[in-house]
Amino acid sequence: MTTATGRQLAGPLSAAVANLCVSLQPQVSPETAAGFREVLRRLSAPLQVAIAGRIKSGKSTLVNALIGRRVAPTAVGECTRLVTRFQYGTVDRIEVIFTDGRKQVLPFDAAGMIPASLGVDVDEVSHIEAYLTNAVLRDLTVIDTPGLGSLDAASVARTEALLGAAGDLDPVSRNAVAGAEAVLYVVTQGVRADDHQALAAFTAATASREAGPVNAIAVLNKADTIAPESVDGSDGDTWKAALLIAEKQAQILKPRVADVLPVIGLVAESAETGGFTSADADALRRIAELDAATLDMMLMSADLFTSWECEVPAGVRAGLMERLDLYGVRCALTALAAEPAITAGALRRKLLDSSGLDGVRAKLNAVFRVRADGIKAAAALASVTALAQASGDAGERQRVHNAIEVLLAKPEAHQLRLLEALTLVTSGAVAMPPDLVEEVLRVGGTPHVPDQLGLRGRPLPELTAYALERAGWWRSFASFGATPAQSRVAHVVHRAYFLIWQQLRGGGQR
Ligand SMILES: Nc1nc2c(ncn2[C@@H]2O[C@H](COP(=O)(O)OP(=O)(O)OP(=O)(O)O)[C@@H](O)[C@H]2O)c(=O)[nH]1
Ligand SMILES: [Mg+2]
Repeated sequence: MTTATGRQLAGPLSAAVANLCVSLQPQVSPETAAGFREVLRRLSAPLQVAIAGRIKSGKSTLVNALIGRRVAPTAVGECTRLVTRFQYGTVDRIEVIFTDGRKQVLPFDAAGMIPASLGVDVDEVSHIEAYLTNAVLRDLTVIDTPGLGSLDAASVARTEALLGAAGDLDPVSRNAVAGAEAVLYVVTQGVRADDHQALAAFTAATASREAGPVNAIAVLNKADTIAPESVDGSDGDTWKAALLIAEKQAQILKPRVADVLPVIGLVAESAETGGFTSADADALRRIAELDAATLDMMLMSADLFTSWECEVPAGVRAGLMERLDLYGVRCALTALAAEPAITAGALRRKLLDSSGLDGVRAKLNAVFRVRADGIKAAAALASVTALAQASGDAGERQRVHNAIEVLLAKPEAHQLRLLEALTLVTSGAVAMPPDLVEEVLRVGGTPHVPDQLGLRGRPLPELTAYALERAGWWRSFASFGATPAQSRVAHVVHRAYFLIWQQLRGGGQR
């Protein structure tokens, strides 16, 4: 199904919810119908991913790395206090959106970035829309946010208001700002229990449904700054230490995010946006040729690296520190030692490999892009439900409610119920024994049947038999031994297995 905007919907679930909105439109009040139009518009837009996290955790740096262009201001400037939505457009353009609905078009600055100073009263700004021609944005809108947990309450409030499908937003501003549908949460080494709270607060404000492993992942950024000697089992290796810490954080953040992956945003940004140049490669080549004692001394600290007497100008070295930091410089020097004739392009590739960005991209793909249909449809359905609830007309509320029930009863929409159940279980809203949580996560977490059953590569008869057995088990669990809340979830899981069984028996694995 293609919508009025000409964009393809993410898949059959989105199409089902879009059809529901279209068919309900003539039966509801003008206000609700306007809300439905907004839901339809959002359904046909690319998946909205917010980059969230504490202040100065490296969110904007990561945004630049993901888009492949240094466009979001980092470190300083008033724009780091504003929400910026980076979306696909046919020409590069910046629009400042004011809280009263006014828009003002601004040029990019000389370096091609959002200007550090907008020349407008920031207190009157709702957010910034940045349209870029970069292909990555065709199926992902990236939303850069000011740091949560910052002392600046105003920017936190702005973030929450913008990212949430905040109930107190009037329809006009709701038109301007689509809620985030998925979250990339940026943490650094010091994630503690109270960071968990920051995440919970953020997710509560994210779209109208809770974030969970279906639509949230986390990265452990600034992995280069981890001191490996402080991490048991790291063998003095920074990346290994980062992997160990990420694993620990995954335990803390587990019910909220699918995974925690280490990344070095700074090195990724420099490698992906042209920040790392052939002049940098040449400078590193000359540094690599210094005698070992000098090199050892220089690599002790960023200060020594730039201030030590050496033939490469201090300004050039300071630039290297800024773009790669000590860890990136060390990686590059290691690569040069192993292969002195390495080209600047190959060196850039090595840096990219060392940054962990490929892993983050793969995860984004596996968690968000592949499930975009389910994520978008679930968010849209939640909005439809909220719109109906907000309606003062009981008859209208009932009509919308009935239509949703009819939709959810269809086999093809069952995936939505399953996502809902998964979110309830993994967020702890419905308590379940850990092994059952794992099972719900498996069945609801992937669209691929053998993986849903945890039996990848096994023969069809085995899959079929197992699906039937688990369908039976969950049905009896639903009827006996479960609390009412568990029972509702169990019915959904039972039906999921039953539908899998039907599909397998009908001959194919998807
Ligand atoms: N060493 C190191 N520094 C990093 C890394 N990522 C970001 N930085 C630096 O951290 C500082 C903050 O980065 P930003 O990307 O502006 O962080 P932010 O989370 O967007 O900050 P706010 O928007 O102000 O909350 C900048 O000086 C970056 O260069 C990293 O992986 N390693
Ligand atoms: Mg920022």
